[in-house]
Amino acid sequence: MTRIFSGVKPTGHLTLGNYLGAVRGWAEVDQHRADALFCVVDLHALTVEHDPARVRRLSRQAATLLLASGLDPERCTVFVQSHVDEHARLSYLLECVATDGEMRRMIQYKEKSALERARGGSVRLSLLTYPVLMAADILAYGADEVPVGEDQTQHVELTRDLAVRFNQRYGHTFAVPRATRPEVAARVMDLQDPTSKMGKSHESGAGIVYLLDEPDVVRKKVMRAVTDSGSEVVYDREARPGVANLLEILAACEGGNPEELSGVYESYGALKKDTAEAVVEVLRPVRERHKELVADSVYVEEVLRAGAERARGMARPTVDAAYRAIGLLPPA
Ligand code: AQP
Repeated sequence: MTRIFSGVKPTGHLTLGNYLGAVRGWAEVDQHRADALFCVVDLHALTVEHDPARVRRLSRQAATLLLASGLDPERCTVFVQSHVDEHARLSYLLECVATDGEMRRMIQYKEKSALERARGGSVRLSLLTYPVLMAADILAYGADEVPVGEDQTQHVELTRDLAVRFNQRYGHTFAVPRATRPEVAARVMDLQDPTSKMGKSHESGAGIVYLLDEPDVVRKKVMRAVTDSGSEVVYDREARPGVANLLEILAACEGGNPEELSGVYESYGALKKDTAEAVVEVLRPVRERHKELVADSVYVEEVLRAGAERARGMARPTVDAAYRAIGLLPPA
């Protein structure tokens, strides 16, 4: 059976981008067709300046939102990365296979380290090595597929390279995974700056729809989305990124294709109105289920405990095999 692994990073409140680009597909498709593991990758949230209490809060919220989005613990494994030591164990071995040049070429590293420096901060070493930990997350489970948004494709490519290199040097140990992504909304853009990705850790939330935004807040954000000075609704990602983004969001929410949808609208106002309503409707059940789950924290805790136990059992044999293969003496 196909094995799938993917995760979300608790660096902020989950966004419409996380949902349309990744989480919805995990819930609607992936958990039904494969042996799937979905993880709150909390160790990754420590790669930039963080407040410990906030990371803890966001980790719990992210786990609750994954369940609220429809992940069913009867069908898939939902857990928190730091509850399974195998991720960190394997990460070190992969650091011994990866090169610093490879790490420095990662687009996300370039963007996030530049941001940290612009804020006057220093860049944590873990930000540089983060893609290796992500490779460990995936390879520990022998995942065949990694459903992610477009921004993570480069990291999955690196994971493939590391798996192949390790296998060639030390004998076959890891399955070589591939990234999969949704047909539309693989890169949802910020509503206020449609040339940048909608990112949960951006400081200004005006262009970001959060999964837990109230309907009126969603409407306001979408109605205020930056478009351009034209008036004709055409789908052109380069020339009209704001309008293209709205068309993609609408298509992802309602089904259909952005190009065809562009022919239906004669004004930006009508497009925005329908997009806002479509987003409100898509998020409604998630918000409602989240409210119920917050009231049942014991259930969420039990799901995470059982998920970690199962994940540990799956990861340990592969990570132990990697330890042996690379030349470490097994404990007596
Ligand atoms: N804007 C987006 N459009 C489509 N997919 C997206 N994803 C993230 N942003 C978009 C996908 O959501 C999954 C979980 O993302 P993550 O938690 O690993 O964080 P990220 O990829 O680094 O992006 P974020 O949410 O913007 O976080 P920050 O701001 O902290 O970097 C992934 O599959 C991702 O591709």
